[in-house]
Amino acid sequence: MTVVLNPATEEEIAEIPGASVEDADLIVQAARRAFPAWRAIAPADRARLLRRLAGLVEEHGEELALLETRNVGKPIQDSRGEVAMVAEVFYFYAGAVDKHHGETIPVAGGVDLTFREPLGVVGLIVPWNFPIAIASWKLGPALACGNTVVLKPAELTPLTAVRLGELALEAGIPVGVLNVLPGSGSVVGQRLVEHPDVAKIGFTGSTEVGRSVMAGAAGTIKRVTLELGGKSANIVFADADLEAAAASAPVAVFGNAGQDCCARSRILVERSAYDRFVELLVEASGEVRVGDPEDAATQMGPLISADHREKVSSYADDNVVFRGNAPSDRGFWFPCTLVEATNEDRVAREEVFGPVAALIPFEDEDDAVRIANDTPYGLSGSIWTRDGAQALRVARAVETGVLSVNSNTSVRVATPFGGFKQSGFGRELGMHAMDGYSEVKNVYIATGE
Ligand code: TXE
Repeated sequence: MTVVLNPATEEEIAEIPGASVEDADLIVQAARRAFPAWRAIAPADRARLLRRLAGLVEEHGEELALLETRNVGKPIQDSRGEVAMVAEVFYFYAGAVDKHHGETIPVAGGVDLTFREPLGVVGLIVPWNFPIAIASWKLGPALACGNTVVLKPAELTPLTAVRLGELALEAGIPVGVLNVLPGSGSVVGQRLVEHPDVAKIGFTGSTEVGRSVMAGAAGTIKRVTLELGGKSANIVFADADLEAAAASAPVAVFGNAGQDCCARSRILVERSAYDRFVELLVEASGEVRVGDPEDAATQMGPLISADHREKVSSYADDNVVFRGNAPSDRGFWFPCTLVEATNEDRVAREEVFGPVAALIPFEDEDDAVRIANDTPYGLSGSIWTRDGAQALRVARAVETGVLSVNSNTSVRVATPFGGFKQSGFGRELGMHAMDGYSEVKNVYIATGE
């Protein structure tokens, strides 16, 4: 039995039996049995079932949001936004079912066609920071392409995944198509990675486990999509709207208590504007409302666990220029923290995954790009400037999968999301994700011409 805690109160909110390797095997078998009928279902019917699931997520939006908030400790307004996005994701992929198809290619002597075929059973392994949202990013395209799935939620946050599985059945998605397998990563997660009947693993989590997923998948030449850690740069040029950049920067790194692979945890500021920007940023950081996640006014909740707080606190000792307030009674709280650093410091090199930002000055455009790229990661980032040509030059030069200009947002349902370098590979969301859950089959028909 795994005890599930509310990180804001440390209270036990559920007990979930951890699945065994035998359970994992049974579930893969069930998914395998369900595959032929699910791949054969008429596209319009598959789309209708996904739309029904989207509708049920909307109907149960408040319940799912509260469950997510209690399990993850994230502010209720964030959970509401994420659950609304889950519905949008299922609507999007319902619409994608009959819009992702093959082509005819001119060749000599006949006709050449391509088909998009589902892969079979896919294993989806998701983390604890955005449990239901990240699950939907993988479930949507996987199901739309005609695969059956085994979803393994993180040990600490299984609750919304289990509820989503129930809603899928209520929507009429056939038994065996969407399976939820709560359990330990090193036991059932590993089993999915190695299972000969699992065709692909869609994984989001740490770079370290991503590496082991890739190695484990090699035995069966499994397809993998990896969405891993990040150490993204928020680059602020001196000509930018400094007030807007400083007002936005705290949410970009303290949102979800910093437990966000897209966190802009390195704030790079052009030296001539550095002092002014830091002054504005400290002021804006002091306004972040930290407290009860169930209060609609709260902007930042606790960290996920005591162990994680221990890890995060090891990055926030030196050169602190700002430390905010946080409750000190029960719960895994940690304050918003700004530290001055160089790009060589540990706080600037490793993914903290907590509300700790490294402030780093730069000299000019080349220096900004050099520092931004001096990291093994490449997931997201931002550029703040009023010079459009500079924005485009820097956007092209930064080695990262997702960038925004004069904004700190990363994720939109219709646009591709994923990393460069050790932040992983493969793309989620948008039509790009459909490529990752299908195989191209090429058929040539000789016509005797
Ligand atoms: O992630 P894990 P953890 C980073 C972040 C965080 C660190 C550790 O820096 O501090 O990772 O978090 C499953 N085979 N990110 O330990 O272990 C596990 O059960 C198969 C970044 O929680 O990578 C869970 O479902 N699966 C990240 C999932 O992998 C295994 C989000 C992720 O857990 C497994 C989360 C194995 N051997 C953490 N071992 C992001 N990109 O957003 C574990 N799992």
